[in-house]
Amino acid sequence: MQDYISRAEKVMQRIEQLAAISEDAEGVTRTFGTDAFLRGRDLVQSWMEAAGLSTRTDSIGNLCARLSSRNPAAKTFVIASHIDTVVNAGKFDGPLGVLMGLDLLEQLAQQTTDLPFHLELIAFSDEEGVRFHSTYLGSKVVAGSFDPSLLDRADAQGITLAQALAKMGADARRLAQDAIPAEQWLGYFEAHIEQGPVLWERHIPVAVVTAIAGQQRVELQWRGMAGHAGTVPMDMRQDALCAAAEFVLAAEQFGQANKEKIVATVGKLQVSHAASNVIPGEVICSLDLRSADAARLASAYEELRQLAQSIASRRRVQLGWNAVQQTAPVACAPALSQQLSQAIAGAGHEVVELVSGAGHDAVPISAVAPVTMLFIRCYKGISHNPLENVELADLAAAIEVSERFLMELKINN
Ligand code: HGY
Ligand code: MN
Ligand code: MN
Repeated sequence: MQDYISRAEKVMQRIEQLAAISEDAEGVTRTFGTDAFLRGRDLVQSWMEAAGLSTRTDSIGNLCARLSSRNPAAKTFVIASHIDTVVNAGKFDGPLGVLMGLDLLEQLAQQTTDLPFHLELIAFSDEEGVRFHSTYLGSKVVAGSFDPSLLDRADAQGITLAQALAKMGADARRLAQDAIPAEQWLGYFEAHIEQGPVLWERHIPVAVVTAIAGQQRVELQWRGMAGHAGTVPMDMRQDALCAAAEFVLAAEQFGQANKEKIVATVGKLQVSHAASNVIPGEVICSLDLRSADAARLASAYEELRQLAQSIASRRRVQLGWNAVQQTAPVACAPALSQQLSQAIAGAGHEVVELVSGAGHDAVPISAVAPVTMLFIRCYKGISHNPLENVELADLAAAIEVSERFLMELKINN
């Protein structure tokens, strides 16, 4: 087997090549279904085919490569992550798991021994949910939990998901058929950067993920009364931006006061018809609420909704509270995670267990299959930021651990 550093160098080169494909002149942005997304997917598909893997794209734009067992009745083990990104993203969030997986399948494709299971590598098409404000579109199709009503959801340009799929040449009538039937699943493995500071602080290359936090994402509309900045007295205003701004700080204070269990973020704030001499009449903002504790997530959601309503009432502003996305916390499969921990220890690393505050495609998959995730240390835990980075030695460690894990899986099945 080639040494892990040289394999890591090849994965790094591919991560860099993929990162050079972007919707924007500056930074990495490849949101679902855009031309840049399709060019990036084509590049990954060319690497898969060069490795001798059979490939296909499914009805939601996922890219799949397969190593089949000679036993047609064998179950399917999936290695995956996503190739869509947030706006002005880092290079590693998603592509690292896909391109590391491609390295693992390339090695296996060169071996003559048969696999006791079918091995599917999937590059999911929309984990971040940036374009249509609904995450996990790709993995939900594979898990069989895609909600067809989302086909009518429109992006900022008014293009529906159905229209975007048609433009990509994807056949939305096949969405239900493209699920892997629950009884066929053997399991799921995803390698992903930690996107947090623990491994960086502790100088440890990898960790096993025990659970993935639940999320509530909300869009809030604040409707006051637009007015002349020079003529409306301060005590007669219904200023939508001041109401939203008060909520932004209140959400932060709420998160600070409950930081053991939750995180609360307002990442988007849009002032409609903004002008310096107009009292804002309408503002839209987001709320992203997370917790690994389902009960605490639900109570925090209700507390923040009441807080927003009290701010709106006091300021004589109308509040629209639109729940955009809700995912419960999920636990990774203890048996698979135990095998992954053994692979980490076998490669000579301390075994660290972490809960993921970030969502991952493993979330919808966990409803139909046992899932396990490997975290890889990233620079200061920074992610969703062009400063996102991974050291070559850590990537090499992750490849070795993943290969050990897969070899164990072959022996045990
Ligand atoms: O937002 C998240 O948790 C992930 O990056 N989709
Ligand atoms: Mn990700
Ligand atoms: Mn992300």
